[in-house]
Amino acid sequence: MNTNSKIYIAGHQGMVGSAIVRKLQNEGYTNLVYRTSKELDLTDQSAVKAFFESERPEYVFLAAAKVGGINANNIYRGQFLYENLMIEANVIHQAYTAGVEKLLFLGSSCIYPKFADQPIHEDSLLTGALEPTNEPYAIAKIAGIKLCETYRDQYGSDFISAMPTNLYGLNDNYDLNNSHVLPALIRKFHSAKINGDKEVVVWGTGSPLREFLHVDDLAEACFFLMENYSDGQTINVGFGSDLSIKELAETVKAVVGFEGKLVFDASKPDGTPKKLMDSSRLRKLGWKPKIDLLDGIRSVYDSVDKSGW
Ligand code: GFB
Repeated sequence: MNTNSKIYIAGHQGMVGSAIVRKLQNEGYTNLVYRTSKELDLTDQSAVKAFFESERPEYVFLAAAKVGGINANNIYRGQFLYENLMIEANVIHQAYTAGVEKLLFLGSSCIYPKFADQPIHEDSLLTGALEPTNEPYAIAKIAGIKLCETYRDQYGSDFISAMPTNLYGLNDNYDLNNSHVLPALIRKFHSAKINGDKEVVVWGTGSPLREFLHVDDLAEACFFLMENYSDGQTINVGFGSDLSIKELAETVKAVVGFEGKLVFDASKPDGTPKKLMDSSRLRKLGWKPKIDLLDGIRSVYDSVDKSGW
């Protein structure tokens, strides 16, 4: 890529896409293309075809997806499978047809088996059963990886896929039912502090282990991979260490300054017991994360708009 390259960021209003846009702009890239979901419905094959034919981007970051936390994944199962399959199939196929030079597809750590050996190596893909709560989303993401892989095999397309661990950062979703754990906890502890509540309910047992990466670190990794990685093998993008949901809740509680109790609601699903990525493939190429979890949570808490909570 050079600073005049025409780059399409699919999903530029989401947490990941907007972080990639900020990174590209900071690097001096000026020829960025994007569309809101109202302007371009990525599940609509003919609309995506027309968009690629008229815009002819040279590079594509495919960060558009139907996403959510454990509850959203579990409830909107059909939508998570259908919408993600359609978005990926349309964007990846039209990128190939329009002769896009390079495409980066973003997957998710939930593509790996529920009981994969830890830390999870890229080679554990398709070696075991998936976590049921997010199986539809994972199957769609696996299909996206395989589209990149097979278009490389069959057509020589330089399409790569990166698997981020659990993410947080600017422009996250704070909906209490549909969000991921970190934004949900930030909101719950903040509201409890403001309302003078005595306790905050944390879903599940608190024992699952999760790894968290700030989305600005992910955006750095995506930029790095677009510049330096052209291999058919998918590549993990993790932080390097994990903590339990209970420890995470204690950390968020301290950052927010809530003084009440934590209550665990074990009727809510825990999901995968442990999900730490082996990111050595990427680390060996020279990338590493810069934002420590505590600093990341503090900066998110300070900057998020809490007015609607
Ligand atoms: O972040 P999260 O929704 O997704 O939940 P996953 C992580 C853990 O936090 C689970 C617990 O064990 C939840 O039960 N948790 C505790 C909470 N309190 C809350 C809360 O208030 N809200 C939420 N959301 N969780 C997702 C996948 O799995 O990870 C997606 O469903 C995607 O497909 C994403 O891969 C990265 O880490 O369990």
